[in-house]
Amino acid sequence: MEFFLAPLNWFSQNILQNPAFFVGLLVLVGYLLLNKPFHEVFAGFIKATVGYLILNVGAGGLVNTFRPILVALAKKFELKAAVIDPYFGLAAANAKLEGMGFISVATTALLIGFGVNILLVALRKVTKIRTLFITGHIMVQQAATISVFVLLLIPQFQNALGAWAVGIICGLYWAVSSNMTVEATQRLTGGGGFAIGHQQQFAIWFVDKVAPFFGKKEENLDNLKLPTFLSIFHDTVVASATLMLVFFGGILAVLGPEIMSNVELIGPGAYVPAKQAFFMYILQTSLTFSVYLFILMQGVRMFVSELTNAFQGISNKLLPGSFPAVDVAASYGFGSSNAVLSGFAFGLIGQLLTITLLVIFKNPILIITGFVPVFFDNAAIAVFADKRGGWKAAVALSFISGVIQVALGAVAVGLLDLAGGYHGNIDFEFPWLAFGYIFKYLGVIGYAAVCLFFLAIPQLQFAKAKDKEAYYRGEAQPK
Ligand code: ASC
Repeated sequence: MEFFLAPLNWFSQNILQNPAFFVGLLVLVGYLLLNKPFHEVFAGFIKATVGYLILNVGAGGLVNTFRPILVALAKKFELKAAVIDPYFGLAAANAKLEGMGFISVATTALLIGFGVNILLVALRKVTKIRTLFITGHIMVQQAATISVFVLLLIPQFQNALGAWAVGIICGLYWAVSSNMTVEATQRLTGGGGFAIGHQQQFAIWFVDKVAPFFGKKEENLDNLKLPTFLSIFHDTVVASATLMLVFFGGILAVLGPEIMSNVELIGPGAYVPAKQAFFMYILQTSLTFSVYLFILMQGVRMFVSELTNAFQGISNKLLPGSFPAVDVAASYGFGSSNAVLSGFAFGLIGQLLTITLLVIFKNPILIITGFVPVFFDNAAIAVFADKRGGWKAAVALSFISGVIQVALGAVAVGLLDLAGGYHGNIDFEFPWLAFGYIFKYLGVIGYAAVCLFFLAIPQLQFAKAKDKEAYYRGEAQPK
């Protein structure tokens, strides 16, 4: 057994959980299968791995710039609260699992889940699943949160069966939810050849269906007739820097120099009064957001183009007809240039409004906005909504998403009894919170019902598809 497990563990720790190398490896294998000359295989591996490492720099920078502001907010207003953000959620879930004595379940489940996803794609004639979820850092976060859902709410799985129970349902979620995004993503990207494997697949499916009821797709964010001076915001850097300056500039000004210069509290990035005027510190911190945003987009562009080319090798030879399900940021470049920022802005307004209501109604659990869900989820929702229903859909749906993230996030923190954080991404409000209640009240039967529900979804998608061949090719269905 050890003989078998050691290489698997090595693979999980060094490759699967370090997605830069995982994506690099996929590109390498894909190009080899396409019989590309060696120098091209090598170049592809480098570009994909470096692209992903650049994405990490961008995402890490965003999170690190934002986190001290949250910490300072919590301190200044003495808020006892949960931050809805997958990194805070990961820490809270791991603390919970450690307390329950199940800390290693999530990593085992990660491998089992990935295996389940491969199996479901391999059997795609039966399962109707076309997508392989390959976003490793997301899978780590989700395996931890789903471990808490399953083990805490279904005590019968608090034993050796636990890792299997978690792994199987993770694999089903990864395969089925990403499969639900194929048509919407293909439509958005004009046949880009990938699907979304992130934290808002159910939301993307839903948005793609309802957006046309909100408005016309011709009236999209790019075609909005705005006063001429607003055209400067067509530039992502200008738009994001201005937005960040307004939001975070305001927050930083309220927090004040005293708290922001408390190195113990703020850590790296704290304000140093001897070196800089506070106003300039605010300016620099706010503009730094758009620096990381820019870096992030650049990295994504690099690895996505390699990956989608190379994945043809894998889908032709190893897993025929499969699509890679990748980070949602890969979709941003295909939408209206203003969609990402308006999604973020209206999602944030929805979140802040709901947080205010939590305070007014003295809800025992206060939620603090985390950057990842409010930015990445709502940006994605706006991008997909704008494509199908124009700016009205983009604005309304990202606003609604912000409200749901906070309101249901607070319910989830209560249900799972978490300290300090919750995953917060929209799929973990819906459908996962509903699954949580099904687990809680129906136990193992509820678990089985959710698994069957997952298996049924692609069957329904396939049954509804008029052109079955187009379904397998991931093309939009004829009207
Ligand atoms: C997440 C998460 C990140 C970001 C990144 C977006 O959910 O954990 O680091 O979104 O994947 O590109």
